[in-house]
Amino acid sequence: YTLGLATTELALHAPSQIASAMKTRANQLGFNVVISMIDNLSLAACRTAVNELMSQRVDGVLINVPLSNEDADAIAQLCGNLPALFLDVDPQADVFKILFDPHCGAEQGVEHLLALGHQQIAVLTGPLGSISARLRYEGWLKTLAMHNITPCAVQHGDWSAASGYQQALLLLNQPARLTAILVANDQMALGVLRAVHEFGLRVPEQISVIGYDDTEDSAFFFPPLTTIKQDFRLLGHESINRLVEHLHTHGDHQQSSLLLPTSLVERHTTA
Ligand code: IPT
Repeated sequence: YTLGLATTELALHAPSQIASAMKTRANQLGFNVVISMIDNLSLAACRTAVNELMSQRVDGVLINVPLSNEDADAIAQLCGNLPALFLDVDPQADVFKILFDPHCGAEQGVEHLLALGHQQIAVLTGPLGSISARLRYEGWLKTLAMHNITPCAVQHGDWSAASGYQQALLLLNQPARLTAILVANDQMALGVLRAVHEFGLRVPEQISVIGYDDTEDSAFFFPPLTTIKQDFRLLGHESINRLVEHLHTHGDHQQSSLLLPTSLVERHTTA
């Protein structure tokens, strides 16, 4: 068998680590994985990638592209009888999917900061064109609101370290005093750490920073990053297992879909 992976930008750490974990598991089971990467987030680009995989006669597809419910339906239709597993959709989407629970992750980050006594919290979201970025942002706002807190500043990045750096400078330069920054992924947190350092503030004594992902390198940022772990190895393992199972049984997608938990990894950027 050959499986196809349609993926968003592999220059980003999370999608590349997910692709790597999938490939490892597929190879253990004796499957091939062919990859088609999209470089702009649009339904048209995702269609092109899936068509490209189908023309290579894959037996099933994995789709790690952020898609709205409508767009996920459109892609599922395009796939027809070909089993298609989605990795970046709303937990409510009516397709075959494996996701980390975005509400769980957002809540863990906020609760951690609140438990440390933070009240002046700024947020740095991912690109709002991404469903996961939106759901993490909503989860933060909702959890903060339950404690009668609104973020003291909000900026939006594009998942890259460069955007984390630029947007953190904007956060630090605005008048509201802040003691912590919730960041939507570890790569942006890397840029945030540099910005805070250049600004002359100490992490975590003066500003706490928490990321999201726990990519392979996050323990080696300086200081080592506190973050919300999404276990990408587990995701790769489970997604290949479940897609392969689907190839054999053509089972009910509701039953084989899975919502994975996230977990808080406490290192040295929060206090
Ligand atoms: C998500 C990552 O958390 C984020 O850092 C970024 O790399 C993004 O992917 C790219 O689309 S993980 C995804 C499975 C929701």
